[in-house]
Amino acid sequence: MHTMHKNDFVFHLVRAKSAKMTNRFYPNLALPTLASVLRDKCKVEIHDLGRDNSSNYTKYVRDTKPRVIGFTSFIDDFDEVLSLASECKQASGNSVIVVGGPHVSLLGEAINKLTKSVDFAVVGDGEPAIGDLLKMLADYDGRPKFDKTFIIRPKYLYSLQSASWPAWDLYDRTPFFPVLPIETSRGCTYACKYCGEGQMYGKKVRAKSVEQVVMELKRNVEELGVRFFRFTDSTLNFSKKRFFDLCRAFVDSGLDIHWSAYARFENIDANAVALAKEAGCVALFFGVESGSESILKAMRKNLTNFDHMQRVVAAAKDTGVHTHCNFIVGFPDESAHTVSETVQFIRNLNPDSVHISTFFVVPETDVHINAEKYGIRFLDPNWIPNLHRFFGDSTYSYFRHRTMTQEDIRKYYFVMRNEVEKINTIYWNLKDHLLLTWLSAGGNVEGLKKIWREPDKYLNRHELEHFEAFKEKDIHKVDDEQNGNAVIRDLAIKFR
Ligand code: B12
Repeated sequence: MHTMHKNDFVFHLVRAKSAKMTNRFYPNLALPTLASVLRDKCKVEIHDLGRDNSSNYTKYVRDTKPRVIGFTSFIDDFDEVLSLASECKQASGNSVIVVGGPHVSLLGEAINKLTKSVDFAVVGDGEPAIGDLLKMLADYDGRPKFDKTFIIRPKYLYSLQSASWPAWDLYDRTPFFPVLPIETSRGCTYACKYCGEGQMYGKKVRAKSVEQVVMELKRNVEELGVRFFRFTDSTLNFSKKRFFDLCRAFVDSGLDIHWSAYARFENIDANAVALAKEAGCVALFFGVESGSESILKAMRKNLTNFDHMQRVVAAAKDTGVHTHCNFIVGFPDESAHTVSETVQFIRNLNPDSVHISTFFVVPETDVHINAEKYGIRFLDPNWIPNLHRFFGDSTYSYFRHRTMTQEDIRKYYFVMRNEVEKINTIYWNLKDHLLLTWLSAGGNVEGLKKIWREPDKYLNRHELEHFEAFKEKDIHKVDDEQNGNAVIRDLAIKFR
């Protein structure tokens, strides 16, 4: 290999725009995280097209011909990643195309059924894989060498203690809300039967030290002026003690920050909620999933202390921390009876907001690997490579189980949603995108609830148009996104 100047080797890190518009709210964390590993090895550029026009990017690729283009991907934008990857391959002639991210980590070998334009796929942690990739690229000219995508699986789990500051300085965040994702740990030990996070991130938790987290927050506040954070950890309070230490350190740091996080009920109580609030917590997201003991046991959720959950939600309400609870409808053996148990439990729990997902089989999870045990039959033998294409498409049914078809599951979803909308909780259609946007723009929960229930009473026509569009998931129908964001921000300030 001839010696090459660092700047001759240009590595793009890219997020494609999702046709479903789900990735237009916050910046993505994988891009600056990987850029921080790459930046002293080559010239890195981050291109987040979440709110951009992809054809401008393809033209840029044609003009500048970067050596490598690496795409990140979630299930909902993977189709766009694949088409953009092949456009880029054509436009540049010989840029090396790499894909990674949560969806690629789940697909594994199935990536080969999907495309010929992808040279390398990274399954799992990107930081150690980058080293392997650069070694392989030393004598790779971008012309097809492998008859299929070469899959890189890092040989070890990356220790987050060696992580440096994500390269936010390379990221143009202007089109997004001023909320930053931040990671204090990776991996999940809980092993719920429907979830693929163990497969994607490992079944062991790897954590940053408390000091490391505080330093990172401090740098974000001081250099970027960002004060709102969303922790990306699967469970921020996987350890009671560490959660306590983190919160204490946030208080002691004197940083005026606001944050939200995923948490588990069994590791939190009224005191911990109060401390979290003092440390800047605005919202906690819980995966409750069901109100039926038998379903929770089958999910291996180990969360059957319903009284305790109610106490935590009540304590959070008293302190002013927003509680959002996620539920799943249609897990194997779900029935009209277990659905009604869940509805009843949601009534008792009465969190500030609720989201219900329809159960679907995720590759490499226990419900997939042991499908027979759950009475699951696959109706589409090619469902794994098809999954991203039909994500959110209610006409696509690829499995059924003993008690329900996917159509039944959808039917029960509407039954549940109808019931939930009768109680004093916000049904969160768009998960927590809007919630966090709202809270991070300074709005309070009561204000949002007021508007949510009686929009006509509080909003003018212009505001109504944007607010309803956010609420009803037809966000793509709002032509002027920037304006929509501004409306939400102004409203939040009004309802402080
Ligand atoms: C934070 C989060 C969100 C946030 C913020 C997302 C954002 N804009 O960054 C919000 C709430 C907006 C969100 C929304 C959604 N999410 Co989400 N989210 C997460 C969460 C909790 C953390 C993700 C994260 O940032 N991790 C930290 C970063 C550093 O990890 P990473 O992205 O995986 O990147 C690493 C590797 O994957 C790899 N890598 C990534 N990209 C690339 C690229 C290259 C070239 C290479 C070499 C390597 C590489 O290297 C990185 C460093 O090791 C995960 C679950 C979890 N605990 O991790 C779910 C998760 C990723 N989300 C999921 C889903 C389904 C969604 C939604 C589709 C939900 C919906 N119906 O709307 C949307 C899609 C939004 C989108 N496209 O951006 C699924 C993904 C499933 C899948 N097959 O893709 C997960 C795994 C949750 C789950 N258990 O189901 N999400």
